Amino acid sequence: MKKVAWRFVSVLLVLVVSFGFATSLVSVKVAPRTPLRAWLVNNFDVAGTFTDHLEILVKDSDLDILKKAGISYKTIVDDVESRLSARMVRGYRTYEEMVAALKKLAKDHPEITKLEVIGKSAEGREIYAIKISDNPNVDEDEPSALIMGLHHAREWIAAEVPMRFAEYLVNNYGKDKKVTELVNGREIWVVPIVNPDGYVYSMTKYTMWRKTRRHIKDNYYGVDPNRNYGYQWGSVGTSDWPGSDTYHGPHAFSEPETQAIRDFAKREHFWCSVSFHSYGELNLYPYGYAYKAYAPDNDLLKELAEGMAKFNGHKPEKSSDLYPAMGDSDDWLYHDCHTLSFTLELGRRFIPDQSQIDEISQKNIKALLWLVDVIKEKYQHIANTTEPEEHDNPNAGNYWPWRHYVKKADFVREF
Ligand code: 0X9
Ligand code: ZN
Repeated sequence: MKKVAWRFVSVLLVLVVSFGFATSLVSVKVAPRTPLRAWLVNNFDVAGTFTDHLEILVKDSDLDILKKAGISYKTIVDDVESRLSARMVRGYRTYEEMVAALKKLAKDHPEITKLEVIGKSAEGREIYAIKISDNPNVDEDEPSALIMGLHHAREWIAAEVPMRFAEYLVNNYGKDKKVTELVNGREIWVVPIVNPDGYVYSMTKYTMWRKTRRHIKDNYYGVDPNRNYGYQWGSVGTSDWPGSDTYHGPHAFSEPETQAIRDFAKREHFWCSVSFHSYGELNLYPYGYAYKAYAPDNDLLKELAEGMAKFNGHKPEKSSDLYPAMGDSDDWLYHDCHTLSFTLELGRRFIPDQSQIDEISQKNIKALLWLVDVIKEKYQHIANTTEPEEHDNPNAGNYWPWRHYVKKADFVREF
């Protein structure tokens, strides 16, 4: 027992002093519900979980940690970064191009849009929100929706899809009957890039970056914004080590990016929200922080996740069934704002090939149109509380990461 404990202490020490950059995708054989499995999930970036093994992204300098700890692994892709550049990912707009596109959209269609800066990132970049509605300068008593993109830096498709949704609405207003009806009868807000610093860093310096870019201390940068929200901010599926890719920050809402979303959501009282991520082809719904924490609106949330699945073909799933993780945006939006909140995991790669962008966008735009349409009627059935029906105690070790992919056999991971 003692030997094992020391081994983990030494592993942590090595983690603290390592800053390597090239990253490998490796597979580690590990049984479910074991301390090793929980430790790997908390300390490494998990790309896939399977019954008998985990696939994790490990910086080359950290591979030694696995070796020294006597953990055997098999390399699947030895340099994910260069594999990505060899693939020459194209077709994604940069932060500057997105901002230019947003400004043009707003300038060309002032009768149905309003562009707002809802906050600034740690490095001072603007976080934009575009409102699409008739009478955009009036706060009308209409069902409202928040569509967010790119909490995680390397998930480029998660910025492109909400941006294309905004463009689709504006460009089809007055031409398509359903779009016109929705723009007239809803208040739709789109924030295509929640984490602009991370996006720029991923596009220009290190593709596989996940977090924000605030300097924490020493050589440590960034917080996982999807672990920094203020409901059940904590210790499960996240890390208190600033070097971790799932670092939750020094306290809840410690980051300007999550503060911007918090203040904006408190002001607008959204009826529904969608946060885009990649990958996995999933429609996730709260709660995500613990298996047994069921939202009072669980059935309604499930029904809506299933409804969207008819359009995007994703697997609907309670977030914790992917893996329990504390401090995500959906749990806070649902619990603190009573917003029917969803996370849509797009595609089968963090950055799908250009040839896939249109198809992914089209089916998810259809899913969004459906949600924004039905929310008017469905929200009438919302419960009068957001307190979970049952808590499990996440600190009692009663959590185990357990990720099921859409269909394991069909799932081909390609970097
Ligand atoms: O881990 C995340 O933040 C999301 N997946 S991703 O691969 N895009 O990083 C999923 C979050 C779902 N929420 C919970 N499981 N609580
Ligand atoms: Zn993500």
